[in-house]
Amino acid sequence: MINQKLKASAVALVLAAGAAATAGAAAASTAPPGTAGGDDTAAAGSAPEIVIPDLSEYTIGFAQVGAESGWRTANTQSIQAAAEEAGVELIFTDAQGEQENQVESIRQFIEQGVDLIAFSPVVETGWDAVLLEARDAGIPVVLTDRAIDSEEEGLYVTFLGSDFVQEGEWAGEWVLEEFADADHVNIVELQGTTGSAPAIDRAEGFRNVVTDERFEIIASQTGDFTREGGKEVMEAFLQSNDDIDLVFAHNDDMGLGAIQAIEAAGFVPGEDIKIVTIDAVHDGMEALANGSINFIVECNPLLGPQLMAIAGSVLAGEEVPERIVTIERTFTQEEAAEALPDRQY
Ligand code: GYE
Repeated sequence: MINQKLKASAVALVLAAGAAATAGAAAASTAPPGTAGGDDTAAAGSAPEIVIPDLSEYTIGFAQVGAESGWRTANTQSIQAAAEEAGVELIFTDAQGEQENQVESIRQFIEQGVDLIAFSPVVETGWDAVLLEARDAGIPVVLTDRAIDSEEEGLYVTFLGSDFVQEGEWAGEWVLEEFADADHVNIVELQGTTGSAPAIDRAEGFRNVVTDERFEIIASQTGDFTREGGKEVMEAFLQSNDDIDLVFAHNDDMGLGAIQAIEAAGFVPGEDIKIVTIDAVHDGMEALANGSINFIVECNPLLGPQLMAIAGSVLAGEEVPERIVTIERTFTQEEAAEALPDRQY
């Protein structure tokens, strides 16, 4: 379906990546957890095959969320490495988890007259004013990783990132299989940053699937996507509930914090209390391979090359798809042990 004449251009590369990723996600969505995205196994954990264009005449401002998790660290490294390869001048800022810092950065990018702004919104809402300022200044905006929620049209050119609802659904499907014979399952949920797209969507996806009344979410609280947050919230959960069967953590880091709390309380994580998480970063995969975590849904942080390819297309005045979904899969304990040696993050 891709226009043959455009094949060598950056836009074709982006479209191809987008189409492949979308097709991958669509195909995988029908596959059961554990085999989800089975055909994409080779691609999992590695950056998609993208040719990074020469952007040496441009400046890009990138406003990052912070450094809250292993996922974020890998994402930052991917973006910085791809920018270097593209030869682009990258103005990188770290908002330390605060929306106001991100808004401030974006305003500075506009003042500095950058050619393109990319950012991963800390939370979904509250972006209209600053993005309208960018639009008025004629600076294209690309969302990476997280989406925004706005009534306003045309605030950004494209959104590159995962399907978080799908991730929550895959976690839920594994829970249904794992507890197929159980009479009653007490679940505690460690939510991501309140108001962020991944926290909202993963919670929704999980609930789309785990509908049977045998399953009860007895407690749900944010651990802010950090290991420390996951540990503290899990300690509190363990103090007020004596019969927890399962932890659903919105990311690996909170799951790793929960493991510490579970062990300190005298239980065996992965056995006495099962754990399902999202991300599949290195430390999470190790805990999965050694049995402390039971199942992980992947969320690929290696968005740098695709972001540079998209920037190339946008700056060349070419059309890009409004939504580009990244290819992902799921991991069982055995699959984690197999995948770990080749894992890039
Ligand atoms: O899952 C979490 C990080 O937005 C997909 O943010 C990202 C999430 C990721 O802190 O670990």
